Amino acid sequence: MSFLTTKTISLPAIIFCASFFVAPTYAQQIAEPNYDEAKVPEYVLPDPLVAEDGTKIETPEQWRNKRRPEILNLFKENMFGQFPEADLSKVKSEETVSVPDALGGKATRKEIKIYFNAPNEQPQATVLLYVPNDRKGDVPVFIMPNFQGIQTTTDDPGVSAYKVENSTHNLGKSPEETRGLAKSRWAFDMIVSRGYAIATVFYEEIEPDASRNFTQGVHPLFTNYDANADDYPAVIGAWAWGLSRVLDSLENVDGVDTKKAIVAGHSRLGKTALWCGANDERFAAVISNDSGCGGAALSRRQFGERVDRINASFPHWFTKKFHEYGNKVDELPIDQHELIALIAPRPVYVASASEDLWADPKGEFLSALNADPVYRLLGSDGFGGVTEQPDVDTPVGATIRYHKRTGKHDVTNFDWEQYLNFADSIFKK
Ligand code: GTR
Repeated sequence: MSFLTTKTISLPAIIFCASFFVAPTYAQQIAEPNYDEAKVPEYVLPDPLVAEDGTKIETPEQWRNKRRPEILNLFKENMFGQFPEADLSKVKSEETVSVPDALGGKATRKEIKIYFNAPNEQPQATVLLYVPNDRKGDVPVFIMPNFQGIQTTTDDPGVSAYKVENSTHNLGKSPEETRGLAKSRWAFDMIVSRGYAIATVFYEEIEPDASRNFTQGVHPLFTNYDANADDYPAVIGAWAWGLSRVLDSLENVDGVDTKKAIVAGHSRLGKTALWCGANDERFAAVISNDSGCGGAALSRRQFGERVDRINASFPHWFTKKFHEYGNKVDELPIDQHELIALIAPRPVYVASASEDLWADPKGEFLSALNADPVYRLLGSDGFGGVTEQPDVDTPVGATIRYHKRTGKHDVTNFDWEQYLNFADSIFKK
């Protein structure tokens, strides 16, 4: 496998890794990203319907009681760490803003503050929520974290702009200077016009995307870890836990039906949404937008970013144990189709973009495809008979859905149209 010829990574990256790991020998060299399909090695995926002890999983009960818990644990032990636990009696939320005539009168815009360790002010996060005004009863809600602050999702000068301590984004800019810069990703008008609420939170308010020392954001609140353990929860787990708290915070909000909540995320936040949805079964459905390596893309394909590279670049996202698999992904006891399978039988949408080879569109498709047998076992129509990756801009599937949008790593109106169609099919609108 010639693409495995290695290249020395930069000194700062080595120092970054070395500052956490006692013996960072694994991190000395990492492979180049692979963009050549011919160099994808032969691989055999772990079978989600064969248990570790060899038992064939033939009934929904066996899946539920034996194999699903086993796979969930394997993801915890090898990749994301234990799903965080904390004293939820200390998590409080309050509505701080309610504007009844947002989006030209189509929506009520709210802000909800979450205090993760009340009565302490910090850590805290602000949820931006739009609820359609034209509705009968409570409506389904998308919960999707944002990358750069709620003020970046819209030009609306009324949306609060916060300076977030230790944020790694927009360094050197005031929050006000960033207003609206990511608005193309947030089709608020389309979403409320189709009868849905949407809630977004800045992911670094939950925890900065920064270091592996796990002393920032919500991490110190977690009660179920031992800092030396292999399955110590890493930062993606913290963000995922935070999204569950966003769901809690919407529980008593007028107009929102939290039994119809879809957790969604783009890129690293797509990885987060998948892990959140796998653990928190209150989410009715999950959307992974271009989540790539460590998200929907199969690790064993070693296409695009790859496990060794992601661990070297973002050592804080996954557990210590996951770093050991960088050059031996075939030894992983799980692969990413099983992360999708953990969501079964709930609906899941996996989306790719044609120019986003870094995230391995084909590997994302194959994950969705290889989760299908679990959906079928549970009586679901799963991928609806899809066997081939579709052409660009051709959404396919049933309870599992997939599309490859033309273009780059992004969230666009095309993506949102498909997610709204998906939601309509789930909630029979
Ligand atoms: C990249 C990273 C990807 C993806 C992306 C993002 O740099 O390599 O795995 O998560 O960031 O979050 O935008």
